[in-house]
Amino acid sequence: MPHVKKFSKERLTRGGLGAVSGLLAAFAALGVAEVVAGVVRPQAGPVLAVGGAAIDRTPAAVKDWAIRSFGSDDKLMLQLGILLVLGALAVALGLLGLRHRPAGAIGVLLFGVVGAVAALTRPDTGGVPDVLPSLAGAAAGGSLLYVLTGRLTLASGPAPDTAGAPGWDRRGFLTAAAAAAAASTAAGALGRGLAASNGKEAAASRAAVVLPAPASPATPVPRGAALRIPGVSPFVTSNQDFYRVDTALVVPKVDADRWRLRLHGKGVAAPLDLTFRDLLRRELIERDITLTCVSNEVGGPYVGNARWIGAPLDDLLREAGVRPPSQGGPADQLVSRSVDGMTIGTPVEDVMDGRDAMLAVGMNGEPLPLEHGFPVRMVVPGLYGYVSACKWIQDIELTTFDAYDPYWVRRNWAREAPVKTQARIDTPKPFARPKAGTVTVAGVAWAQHRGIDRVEIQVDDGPWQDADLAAQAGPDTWRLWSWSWKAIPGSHTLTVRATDGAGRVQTADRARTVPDGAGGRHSVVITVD
Ligand SMILES: Nc1nc2c(c(=O)[nH]1)N[C@H]1C(S)=C(S)[C@@H](COP(=O)(O)O)O[C@H]1N2
Ligand SMILES: [Mo]
Repeated sequence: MPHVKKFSKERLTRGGLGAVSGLLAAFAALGVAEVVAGVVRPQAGPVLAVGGAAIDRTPAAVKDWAIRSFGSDDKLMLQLGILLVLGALAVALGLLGLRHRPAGAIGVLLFGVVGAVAALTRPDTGGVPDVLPSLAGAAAGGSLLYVLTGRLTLASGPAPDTAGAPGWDRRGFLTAAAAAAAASTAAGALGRGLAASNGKEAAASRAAVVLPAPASPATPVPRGAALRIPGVSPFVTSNQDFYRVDTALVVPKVDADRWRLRLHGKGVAAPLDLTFRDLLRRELIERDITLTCVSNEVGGPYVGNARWIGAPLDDLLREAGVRPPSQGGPADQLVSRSVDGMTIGTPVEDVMDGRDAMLAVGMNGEPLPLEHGFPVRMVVPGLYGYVSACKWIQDIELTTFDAYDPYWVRRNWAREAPVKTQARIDTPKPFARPKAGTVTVAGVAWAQHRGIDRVEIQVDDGPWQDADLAAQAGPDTWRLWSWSWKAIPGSHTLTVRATDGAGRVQTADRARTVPDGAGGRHSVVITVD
């Protein structure tokens, strides 16, 4: 029955075009939202707002899984995931719009409300204007869907240009769809352009920074702190290779010329309000310090060693009249806040106990790279990054651990988290197949602020044997080590353990990264040919 066949093909075409209408509506919504976000605030755009809100609500274990699986691509994967979900919803709304025109359009508006709520509830929300990108985008997308589905459901009866064919306005649909696609693409491009120009002042202010010579330079790295062994980490991690872990879907672009740091709170006799110049005029220190992420698995990559320049935090705090708890000060927690709403809590006692806690402005001889916190971040030797290393810092509040839980603590991570002693085998890599004979085993070990006194290697169930330690630059950096192994053919497990400066041997007890850092020993399995 040709008539029926034609009818169902016809339905299929209309259904397909309904889906296309949904996708075009979503595309238009995102394009318009990008333009408005370019004017209001790039972070208030729906994809970033919903992505950020998703990160805020991600349980610790899932966040760790994402970091483990996607590494620094975790943010890209999240955004792709959001776009995929959005695409599926758009198709569904397009089909709904075919059945019931207003329902499709209202559906698009509801998603706009979701984006707006997400933007409002982010910790760095800019307030009411942040709802504009999502709402404007949804209004555009909803109207477009209404128009397009109108073309598809137009009066029954043959359209003027297609005698005998479908009861919808083919030419009208195609014209509207093509115009909408072109306009949305242009809007998206314009939005991107606006967002990029937002970052220009930050980049220009960074290019203009001249780092002053530190009043207290770093002690030269001892000869022999690095090892010339292929595959082993360099002593200094380049800025390029330095790991990056943060919740920022777009890197905050802070103009150093407008940057201010406020220091206030409990026990602060004289609150401070500093500019970037004020900070550079202080007596700066330069130190080699190894940074580690609490999400680093045993043997993992989220650790790096850099030469930092910054203003000692202890001096600033004392100038403001702060005393540590051990000297009767009322505040035991220092909360740093970043421009993107991150909050990080650090024990006041730790940053005032004589260690080189600083507000860093330089990393390996350059101003901080934007993604590592330009213009200013905190660095505290011995503590995991989430309790110490606030990037894009703009506010320091003295308070108590009882009174306030910062971002990650509210998500089940520990209030206090000193770095655990760890050693990592860099070479040979897992499943390597070296030839029998002398095989060099080498890697890094760290126990910031306690230092590394000993590294030992075990082959299979054999005795622990001392590795050769590279020169120690100081207790706050990692220490390289190597060991010459007379390897015999077969499958072998190499295990490493370190002993810190306090004489404590790295535990064999495995611990998950949540709540206060991974524990256990790194091993690699290899086959000697
Ligand atoms: N503003 C801000 N600062 C932050 C974070 C963040 O998400 N936002 N992450 C912290 C964490 S968990 C770590 S491990 C370090 C990582 O610093 P890096 O990216 O420069 O290596 O930054 C810390 N500072
Ligand atoms: Mo971290």
